[in-house]
Amino acid sequence: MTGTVSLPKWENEQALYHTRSEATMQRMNWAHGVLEPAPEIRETARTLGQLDGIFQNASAWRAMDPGIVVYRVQAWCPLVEGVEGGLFWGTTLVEPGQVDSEYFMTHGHFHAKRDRTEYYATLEGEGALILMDESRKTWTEPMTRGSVHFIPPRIAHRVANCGSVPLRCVACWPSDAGHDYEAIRKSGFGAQLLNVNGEPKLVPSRT
Ligand code: PAN
Ligand code: ZN
Repeated sequence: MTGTVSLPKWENEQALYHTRSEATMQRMNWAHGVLEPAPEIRETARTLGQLDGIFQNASAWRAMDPGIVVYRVQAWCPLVEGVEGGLFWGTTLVEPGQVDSEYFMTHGHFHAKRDRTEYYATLEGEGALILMDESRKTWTEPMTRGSVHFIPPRIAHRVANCGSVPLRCVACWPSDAGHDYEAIRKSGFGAQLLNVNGEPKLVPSRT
């Protein structure tokens, strides 16, 4: 017989999925974005010490306790990372704080597959989504409770907390997006978000 191609059934793709049947459902507290612990939920914490070269004022960064947690991520990855066609879901909590006048923020990345996009939505706190294109043009979108953000293809992204309480946001991204941190470690963003007289201001990075 020719001309028929049957797609594999979900059950036949099990090798691509984590095996527990509950892996297709989780529970999240929508006030805080906290996901209930489960084997498929990966939890990571990034400390100041792990964010070498990310903040502009290196001597102010060195003078601070490297054990301070800057942000935490809970990621629900029900598929094996790299599989095409799936989605991941995660919550990021950025603590309030500054390194000199620069707000605490996430490392930031381009997606390894540059055309992969993402949604972010703010649950609590005040901050900014910092975006940068491949020509290093950098801009921000304000993040407040209820803001929803679409991150277009080929745009690096990071989140800064400009307030006095934790900034909590959820994100949804393709399972084959991947993360390119190297590009940011090497050249950073084109601008830094600084507290200038109590207001967030995007200031071009020193080169
Ligand atoms: C988010 C980020 C999360 C942490 O889930 O991974 O906010 O930021 P860094 O990955 O830059 O440390 C996301 O954008 N996923 O693609
Ligand atoms: Zn991303």
